[in-house]
Amino acid sequence: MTDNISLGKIRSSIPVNIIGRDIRLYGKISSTNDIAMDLGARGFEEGIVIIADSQERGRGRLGRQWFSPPGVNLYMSILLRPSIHPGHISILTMMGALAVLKGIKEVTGLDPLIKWPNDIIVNDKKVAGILTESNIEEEKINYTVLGIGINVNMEEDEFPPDLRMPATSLKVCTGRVIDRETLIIRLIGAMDEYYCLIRENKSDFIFHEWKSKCITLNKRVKVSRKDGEITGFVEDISRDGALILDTQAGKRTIYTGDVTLLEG
Ligand code: BT5
Repeated sequence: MTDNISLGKIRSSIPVNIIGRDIRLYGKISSTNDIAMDLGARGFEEGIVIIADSQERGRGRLGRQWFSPPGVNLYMSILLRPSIHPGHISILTMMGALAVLKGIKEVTGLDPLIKWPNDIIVNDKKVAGILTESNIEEEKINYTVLGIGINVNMEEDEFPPDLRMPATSLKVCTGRVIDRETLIIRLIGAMDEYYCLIRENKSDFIFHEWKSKCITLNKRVKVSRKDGEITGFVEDISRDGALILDTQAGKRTIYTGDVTLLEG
């Protein structure tokens, strides 16, 4: 099952505030994040949204691949120029996750949750991922690109077998085809609302809302990192997005890694 995305309805249905004041739609491209990062480097204003029907080199964190077939999913990147300190940059990933939760809920009725740091989960499976990339100079963020991939109408048997964790799509979860244009409209609307909160210095709200949706908090976890694995209990998540882990060797603050939830 494939459908087409066109911009007419999207443009006329979104609030013309910051996010979405320019929307560019592509067929097959390398990566929406590449295009948005390039626009950032060339000085374009924030709020531009890049959408592609498919990506040849869609990517996740640490250069991993994001499976991006045509006609079924959503691949979107947003260029931002936030006036926040680079130390607070993780609030943008948090805002992206909350907007994805809200957009999905409005369109499907599903209530997704967040797995630290950037996985969006329904029924214990990954339905969406977020990749934030930034250009930072000394104490200033020049620009940030918030990349979002949502599995919308993929069938269960269309996922590659070797994914990091089980994956699902909105169609698999609801049993019905989801209109990608409506999802884009709701997602841009939610993103705009949350971004305005950041601009109004109301990031606290986003942080607490994000924590309330995060399934990694107060759980025993294994964190896999380049330098090995760490097991512990997630006591808290810091304002700058780190896991505060209680381990046998004492408290650890973890900024990157892949989390597996453990029993008990
Ligand atoms: C992410 O990375 O989850 C971030 C994904 C961001 C993708 C969007 S699409 C629009 C924009 N343009 C881009 O080029 N990227 C962004 P990470 O946590 O590193 O997860 C990547 C891992 O998820 C891969 O190594 C696979 O195991 C798995 N994976 C790949 N494609 C998937 C998919 N479609 N659904 C679920 N899991 C997937």
